[in-house]
Amino acid sequence: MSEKNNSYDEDDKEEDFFQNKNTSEIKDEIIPLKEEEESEKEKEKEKKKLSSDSKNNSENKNFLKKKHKLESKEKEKELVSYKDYYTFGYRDPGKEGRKASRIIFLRSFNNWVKASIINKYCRLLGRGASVLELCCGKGGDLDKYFMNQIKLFVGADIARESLVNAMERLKKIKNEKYNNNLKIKCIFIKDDLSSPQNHFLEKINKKYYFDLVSCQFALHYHFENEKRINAFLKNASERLCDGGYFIGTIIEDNVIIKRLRNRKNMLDNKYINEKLTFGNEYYSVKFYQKHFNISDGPYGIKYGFYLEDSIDNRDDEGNIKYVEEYLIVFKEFEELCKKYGLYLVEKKNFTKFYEDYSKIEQYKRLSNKMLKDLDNINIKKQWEIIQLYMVFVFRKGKEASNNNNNNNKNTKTRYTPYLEKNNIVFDNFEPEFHEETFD
Ligand code: GTG
Repeated sequence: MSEKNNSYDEDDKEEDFFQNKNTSEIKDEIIPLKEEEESEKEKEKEKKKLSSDSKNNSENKNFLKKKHKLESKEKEKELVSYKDYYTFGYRDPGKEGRKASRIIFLRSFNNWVKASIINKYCRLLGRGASVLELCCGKGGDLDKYFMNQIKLFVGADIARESLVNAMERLKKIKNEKYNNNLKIKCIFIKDDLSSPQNHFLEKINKKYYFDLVSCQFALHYHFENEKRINAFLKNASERLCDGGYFIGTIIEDNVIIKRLRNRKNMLDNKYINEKLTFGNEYYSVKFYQKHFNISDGPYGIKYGFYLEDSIDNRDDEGNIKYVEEYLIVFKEFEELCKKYGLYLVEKKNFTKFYEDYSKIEQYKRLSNKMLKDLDNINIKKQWEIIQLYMVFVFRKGKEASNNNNNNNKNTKTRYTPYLEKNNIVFDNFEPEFHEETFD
């Protein structure tokens, strides 16, 4: 771990690019990228001339907007949607293939972050929590929930292939680890979780409410537009019990923008030499707009992501075909969450997370276990990727705060366990093992 610690750059402790700006200020701001200015100066002059010559400025602005859109559409052709990627592009290498991955340190570290955060909040909720995982993918976190004695797991994802994978893993875990005696109800649902037309929650039994809603490395997909993120947040919050938690891991906006701005200094140009692109031999991020016009709404700021062995998509010639994601402007996201009764209780970049959580004995032990015997090659480069991510935790309810006292009177139908003659009783819930298929 020592090399990793050394590589933690104080400077990277995230200058907040949206700092000290209230929502309205953010809305009016255009975040310009400093690079490429030289080569673009001439074009800008032309544009300015065009608009000042014009009798009707707004018409020209619209024209330019359309022109930019068309130009960036052209560049975006190399992008693949996440749905297509997870349906056609992704192949699970299995446990052995995973061990051989060149980014196994990053994968293990990020899994430690998830295991720790899941453990922390499941413990606060007490045994017998019910969990809804939005964008559960191939079920990589199933056992992290099971180890915390949950009683209900509902996993949903847009990609059928991923859910098939998750169900296979569930069978394996059940068989290999729990001797086929896992008393957790597991349900998988295929749905587009941010579709404003779909009624995802109607697919879940009306009596189920959740103590924990989780979305790991996937929220960015739903930031395409305002309608979508609202539909997603409705799904995340409506059946979340008061006092329950909404947890997730995402790319941190400040870090990715900072890298984009400073990319010339860090560009590993042996691997990447295109405009608006940065990364190293394992990952690559490519933006398609030079200006983010926040006044159009902080949504739809698209970039392409590539990560070896994970978000790893290439064409027949071996060229990277990026998978599309959308920037999460966290301040906006936090504001939006409040409308759904979700209040921020924790927010940490993975580096800070490590700093804080590795001081806690049980998470230190867990990290020793999860990160042991790993190939130390190029940890620094993997750490560069780890630093892109952050953890967030929201709590539902007006009184949500860092005070983790969970005795909330407004709690809906919760599977709250209580003790009766030394037996743990789960209110309203008969534990059983059950799998449901999906179409
Ligand atoms: P990953 O899901 O590819 O790999 P693992 O965590 O190793 O999962 N990242 C991921 N996503 C989806 C995104 C994204 O959408 N956008 C961006 N920007 N980054 C993303 O994720 C790897 C890394 O990619 C993440 O950490 C992010 O940095 C980034 P998996 O292979 O499923 O392994 C998870 C757990 O399942 C491990 O504990 C394994 O031991 C276990 N496991 C793996 N295979 C099997 C199996 O066949 N059976 C059983 N029972 N367990 C298995």
